[in-house]
Amino acid sequence: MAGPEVLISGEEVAKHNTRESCWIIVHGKVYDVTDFLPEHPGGMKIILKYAGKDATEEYDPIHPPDAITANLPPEKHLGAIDPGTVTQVVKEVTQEEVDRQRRHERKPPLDEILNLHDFEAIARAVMPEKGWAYYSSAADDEITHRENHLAYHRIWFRPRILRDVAKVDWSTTILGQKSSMPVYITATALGKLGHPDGELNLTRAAGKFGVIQMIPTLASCSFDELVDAALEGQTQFMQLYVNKDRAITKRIVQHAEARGIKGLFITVDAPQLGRREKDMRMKFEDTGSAVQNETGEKVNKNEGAARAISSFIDPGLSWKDIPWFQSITKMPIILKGVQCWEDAVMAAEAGLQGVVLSNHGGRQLDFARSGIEILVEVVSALRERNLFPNPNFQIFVDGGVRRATDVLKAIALGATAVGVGRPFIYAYSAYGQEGVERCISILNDEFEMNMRLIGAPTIKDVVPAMVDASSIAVHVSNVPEDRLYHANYESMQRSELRNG
Ligand code: PPY
Repeated sequence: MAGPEVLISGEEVAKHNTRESCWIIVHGKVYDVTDFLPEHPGGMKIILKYAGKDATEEYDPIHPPDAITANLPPEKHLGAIDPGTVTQVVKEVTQEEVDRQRRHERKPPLDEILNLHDFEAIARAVMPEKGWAYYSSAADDEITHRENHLAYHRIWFRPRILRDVAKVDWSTTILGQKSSMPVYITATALGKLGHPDGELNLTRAAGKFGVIQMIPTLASCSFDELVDAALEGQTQFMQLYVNKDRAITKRIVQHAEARGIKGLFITVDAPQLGRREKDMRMKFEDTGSAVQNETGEKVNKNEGAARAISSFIDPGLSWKDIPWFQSITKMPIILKGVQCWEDAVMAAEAGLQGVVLSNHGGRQLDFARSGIEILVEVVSALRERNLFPNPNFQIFVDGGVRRATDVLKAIALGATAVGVGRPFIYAYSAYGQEGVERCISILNDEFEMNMRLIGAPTIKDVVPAMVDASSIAVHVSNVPEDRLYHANYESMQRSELRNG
């Protein structure tokens, strides 16, 4: 064991503010990152901005807490900062930031939030712009992102009547685990860009309401923090980005299993990150510090928050790796990001436990089809091969789900459950944990009413004959702009948010 920790003064740290000697402070510890600069996945520019200073605030949202200790050799851990000696980095508070905080203070109370769209409208007005850009961005022209929601508009109900719906129950079982609704909180990265407690907001609300959370590989909170925050018996799944270094992947997977994770969702639609231009533009505007400009380092304008940290993901991942995953874990394995029936059939034949039909929230391939459209062809192909229905091979859908009616359409068409991502993170970005709780309550209210209205007392009663999805693959509709809707529908608009 090392002896007592060395105390270093802020004045001393401040001297090491160059490319030749670069120290930074993170969570009260001083690190010499000079040699690490060229290796930093996010580029050296961003570190140099904090050379000789406390980088904690910038570091926190986009790194798991142990990133620095895990990547720097022990001799570069110089000691603890002498408290009170660090000159605080005085951040220039822009007028935009003042306006944003004002909007945050004046946002409407939660009981005025009536649906999941409302959270998005409020988040857009009150979130820090980097967080908004990262969460809301999608690939290229964002056509797939919009299609994800629009595709649900092409499915209509065929309700049944006189079915005794005095009591309705929308609880279900997902991969053998109880869930209070056929919805799980899907993985989304960098949770602290929206709120200081990051993904913990989701864990806590999910625990209270019996909803399953999928923990992302790239959470801002550490994996263990999120598992520790779960209640006794609370179910969590894990989303996995496969590292080029399989030893790291093996360690992550086996640790997850040991900590009680009940399903491993391997992301298969991101061999390279898509271009999310809203996110990329954020870096454009970052001119950096004087030190950086001296180094002449070229800013990589193709990197937003996401691309900057994606280099560890293995684009060589292939079907050949599947038996290896099956050999290292007993958790159910589900492929997340399947986009056609051929791959769904291959997954079933490979002995996997399911697929998520998903285009990654429209963030990867633009013009990828929506999960709900893919569901129709997948179920039909699996049925033809006697692979559906099969409790040991479950089908999930995500992308664009904003209403319980969307969920019920997916269930009718054969999905076990659907993943919801952005609405939950918008909810906590604006309102913290209570926002997530309100989001879940709204879905509960919508389930109750809509189950009654379609005549389905339980989830098992939500069957294919309850929907007409015959237009699902028709991508071009000749319906002109819906003027009636635009003229009459009152979306939530508060004058204080509108006027800043
Ligand atoms: C995404 O942004 O869509 C993600 O899936 C998260 C992510 C973040 C950073 C690198 C790779 C993936």
